[in-house]
Amino acid sequence: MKSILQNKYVQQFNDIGFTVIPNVIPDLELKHAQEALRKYYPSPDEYFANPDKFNELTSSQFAGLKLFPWTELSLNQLTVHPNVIQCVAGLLGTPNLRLAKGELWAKFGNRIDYDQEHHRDYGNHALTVPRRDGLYREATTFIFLSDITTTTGPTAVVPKAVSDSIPYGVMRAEPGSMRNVEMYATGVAGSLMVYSYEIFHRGTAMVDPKGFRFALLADYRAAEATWIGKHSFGRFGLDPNLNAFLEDISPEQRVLLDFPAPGHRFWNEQTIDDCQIRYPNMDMTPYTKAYDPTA
Ligand SMILES: O=C(O)CCC(=O)C(=O)O
Repeated sequence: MKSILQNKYVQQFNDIGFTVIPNVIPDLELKHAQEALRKYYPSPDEYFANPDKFNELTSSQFAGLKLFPWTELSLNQLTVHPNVIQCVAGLLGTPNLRLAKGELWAKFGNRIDYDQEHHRDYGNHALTVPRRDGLYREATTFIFLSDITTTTGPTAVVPKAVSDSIPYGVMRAEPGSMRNVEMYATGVAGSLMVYSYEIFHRGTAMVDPKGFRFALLADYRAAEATWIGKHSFGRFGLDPNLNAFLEDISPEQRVLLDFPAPGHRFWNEQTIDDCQIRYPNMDMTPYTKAYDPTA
């Protein structure tokens, strides 16, 4: 696979703390995901024709959030998209990743103030703190499903050089103290924005009264950092949408959701047969082939 993670993005991520990589989601998959958004949100035209009809979407800053798994396969697939995983693995410096969160987030202009103060994300992702040597990291990603500009509520990030001296145990910055140095994470639809969980950032106001922002947020942690995560996916195990998604994706992609890889000691004749009963459309051949009863 051609690398879409050019050195300049790795450098930005390491030096500044975030990067926006364009063209990560190919056009057709982006189009399908944008169409699938209509199952959850009105189109901007529909919304602005009658905002009162959609009051619940702006009843709070967070009212436009919808948690993974979704009813639409094309949205679920973005959380394990090979281009996204390639970028995050390269940025975090480990090929062994796990999905730690999936959220859709729609924001619309003229109703609610989306402005936030600078914070580090780990507060509601882990009970511990980030390590300065970069081990056991987590990255938040935003897959842009619409263009995100300075007037449509981009995430604002404080460069590492300014904030890294603040002890990692501090989760919230003095309000307003770093607004003069923040940078806006803007980009076109299909881009991937990534920041690491020790980075100070904030949501910003939707300045354009007719503005909108659609994004799919997925967090990834280093596999061994089992203490990080906003979801436990077993909780959604009875959701037919999650089952259809698991059946559709590859064994390597399932590992991102903590489904053991082919060859893992978990697999034997019994677990393979019973998983086939649970997931009738899952191709169990890779698990059978990798199973060695004599091992
Ligand atoms: O929506 C954004 O751009 C950032 C939001 C955020 O940082 C948060 O809600 O913790």
